[in-house]
Amino acid sequence: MNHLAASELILNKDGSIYHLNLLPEQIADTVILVGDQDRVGKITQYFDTIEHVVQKREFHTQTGTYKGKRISVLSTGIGTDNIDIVLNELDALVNIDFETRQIKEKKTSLTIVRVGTSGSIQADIPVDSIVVSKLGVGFDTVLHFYQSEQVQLQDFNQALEEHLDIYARNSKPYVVPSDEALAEKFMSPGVYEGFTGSNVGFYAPQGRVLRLPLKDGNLRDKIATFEFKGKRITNLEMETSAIFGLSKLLGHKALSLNAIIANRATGEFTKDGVKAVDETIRYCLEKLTEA
Ligand code: R1P
Repeated sequence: MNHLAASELILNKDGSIYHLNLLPEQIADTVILVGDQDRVGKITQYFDTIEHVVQKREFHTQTGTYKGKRISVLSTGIGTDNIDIVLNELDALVNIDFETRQIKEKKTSLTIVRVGTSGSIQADIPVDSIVVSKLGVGFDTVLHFYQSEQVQLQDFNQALEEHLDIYARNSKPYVVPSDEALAEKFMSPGVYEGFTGSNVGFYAPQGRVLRLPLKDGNLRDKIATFEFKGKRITNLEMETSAIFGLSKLLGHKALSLNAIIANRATGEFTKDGVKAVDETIRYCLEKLTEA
């Protein structure tokens, strides 16, 4: 079997994985991903116990138990480039033997839920609501470097390319679903079903103008008016597409929840972002431990 070279599977001196700085026994089968490293403690404040706290760069992890369930909470920092690191290293922690540097025969499937913040692009999805993403669309390019055609919804890709010419030229939008069973479990009255777009930047790539003019001034409207098979893009952020895509390729179950802190259609921003995020955190923890 293939032996992974020291330059490919990079381990630190203590045997931990390169960026996340974690040892295999330090990660639970259920993982909550957040962008902001300070959000990790805002989740584990509700835990019964905390086993350990590990941090390197923006990757801050705490593993513990909530209502007896072992959960790891890990910050990814911003962007799908970081998600490439996080998903590959999380998978290596459970599916590669660090002693022999070989892929394990028996695979472990993680449950991965993102708890993020995001801007709605539809006027009827208000600030302070929770969006549960059933679909993700990547305006980034991470997934295109993997043999990934089989996890992409090609009919959606095609429709998007026709609707969004600038993205078709600059990237190649890819649509990937969340784990279906997880999405069903997390849907309930009062939360919004999402089709979440992940962008490579916060400003022009999401159609925001401060001082620099956009190449396509109608970008946000074009994204907001896309509709295919009764689905429209609900909100924009910067990680979900790659979480869904890489999880599907690696055999993990992924979902994404976002606290809507801005409404780009109405120009509003939440008056209490701390509360909006806390409600999303508590919703996530309850759903994860619901029978
Ligand atoms: C941008 O401000 C960041 O916030 C959103 C975006 O996806 C991006 O990471 O999510 P987080 O609050 O989880 O970081």
